[in-house]
Amino acid sequence: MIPELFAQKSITQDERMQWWRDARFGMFIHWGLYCIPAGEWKGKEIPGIGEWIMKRALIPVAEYRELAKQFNPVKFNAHDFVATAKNAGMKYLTITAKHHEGFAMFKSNASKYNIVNATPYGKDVIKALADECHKQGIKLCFYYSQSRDWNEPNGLDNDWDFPAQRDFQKYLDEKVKPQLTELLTNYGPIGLIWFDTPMTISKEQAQSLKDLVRKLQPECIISGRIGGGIEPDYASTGDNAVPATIIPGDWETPATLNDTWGYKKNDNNWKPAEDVTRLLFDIASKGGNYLLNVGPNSEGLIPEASVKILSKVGDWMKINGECIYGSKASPFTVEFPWGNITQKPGKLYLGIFDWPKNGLEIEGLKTKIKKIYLLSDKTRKAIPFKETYDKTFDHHRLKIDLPSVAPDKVLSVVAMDVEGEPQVEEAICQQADGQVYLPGVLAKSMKGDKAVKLNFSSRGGGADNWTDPSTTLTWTFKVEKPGVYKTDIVTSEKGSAESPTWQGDHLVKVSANGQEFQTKIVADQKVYNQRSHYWSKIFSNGGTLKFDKPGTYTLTLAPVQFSQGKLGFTFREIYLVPAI
Ligand code: JFZ
Repeated sequence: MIPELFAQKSITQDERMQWWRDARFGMFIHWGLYCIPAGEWKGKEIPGIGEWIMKRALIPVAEYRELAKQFNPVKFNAHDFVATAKNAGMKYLTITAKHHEGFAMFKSNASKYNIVNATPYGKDVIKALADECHKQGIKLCFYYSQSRDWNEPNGLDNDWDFPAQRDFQKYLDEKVKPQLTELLTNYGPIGLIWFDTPMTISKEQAQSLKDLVRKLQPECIISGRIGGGIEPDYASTGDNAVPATIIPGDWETPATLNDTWGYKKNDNNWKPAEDVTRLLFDIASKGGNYLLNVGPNSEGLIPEASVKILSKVGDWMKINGECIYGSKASPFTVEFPWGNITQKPGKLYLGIFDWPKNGLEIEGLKTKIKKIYLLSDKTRKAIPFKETYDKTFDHHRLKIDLPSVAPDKVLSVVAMDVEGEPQVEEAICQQADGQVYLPGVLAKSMKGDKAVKLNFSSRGGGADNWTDPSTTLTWTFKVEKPGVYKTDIVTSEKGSAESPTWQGDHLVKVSANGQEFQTKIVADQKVYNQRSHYWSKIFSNGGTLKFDKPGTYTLTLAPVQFSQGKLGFTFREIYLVPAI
């Protein structure tokens, strides 16, 4: 057991989270017996994520367990795994110690169904990884499926083998707690425990797991999916889900490189390294961590395609890592069409996806800029810029004279030395191209005269569960260039990554500056969202609005009637686009 003295060491939440906040980028590893069937069972391709094959194909426990006798990943090399993560710029590694299938990838006295006792391989891969992680300075973390266990009559969710009657507490006491104790005792300091799919775990049960982790390793972080309503140390978004905006507090997006977590031989739908790099920056600019998955195969190798993508991301990180590690969310709440912003004390970093040909204008930044340069430029040559303030309009504008060619086609970083904490204007500003961007997250949402909160935190960044048509959104914004504007009402797809869905046909009313129109939400244009990959943006063209003189205006979006369906109105933003 752990000596009392160690167990009682007290630590503040900020201290506990510090390494994780600095890290920003980690490797997820889904590795278990499911890598042997690799998405195929008895010659048939099984749809869905690879590590769910046991449930998707309703494989009886007795048959599935036979896989252990074949598991012999002789090409596994702990050094290479950790080096792949490190070379990509990742600072931590979270490996499935036990996934829903119930098989332990470590030596366990609590269950002989583990890699040391039940396979010809016979070696503890977790131990090898622990040693390498400690050697190479990468934090080792464990994923542990605390509720679902398809191998155990008392674990949750195997209803094809086991009777409905279960003693879940017995499973927690006899498998989960002893295994967590092993994981937190035998492998040195553990960065975090990633619990998952809590299902019906009770508050007391979840609390007892949290207490156990705290007792054994007070510094160990507890992830978002512990369940039972128990406060985790940070939140997890839905899988692959990138929010549309800054989320306060600590959070992480767990994401795949193709469409599965556990290895599937026929899944070659790899995300381009470009998208992954941009997602990394975008997630950091919203204040989150990116936990990016690889699924090693039955020989013990990380797929070549994954290694290649990660090494490209690593090339970018070697030049630009400064804008990611230890960074905080953008001082602006919203995404920009050209990219996004991260910050550190005295610095702002503009991550530019789409390099402008004629320089970049930032609207509404009040901070004094001392110097601007490209992060990729070792000489840090100063880039010319001009900050102006329009008194009558109370508006700050920064014009940066960027070179005409992007230093990096994927994502160029412009660094700015700034004076003091960055401050931005409260009012929404018209962008240099004349567009006014009204994101849901910046709206005041009201139900009658009561303020209500809509969430824009999951999947494609559209409103979650907006099914109450009596909620209205209002924005206040400045128009500098009078004229007629077209409106685009943007919603987002939602649902699972495998089959995103969308719901239209809502009737809404838009009013501004004494004008109003009603419009039906239809899919006029579907636009790939590189920030959320699976869930596209859907543009619905609304009516036109006239703003006849420069000034401050308000616009209200009021649902008239929602169509039938469970997604509701997945509203994301409105664009006002100058009509020429
Ligand atoms: C879970 C697992 O079932 C899956 O196998 C994988 O390990 C993944 C990382 O986590 O799946 C989930 C859990 C939660 C959500 C989506 C998939 N969610 O909250 O959107």
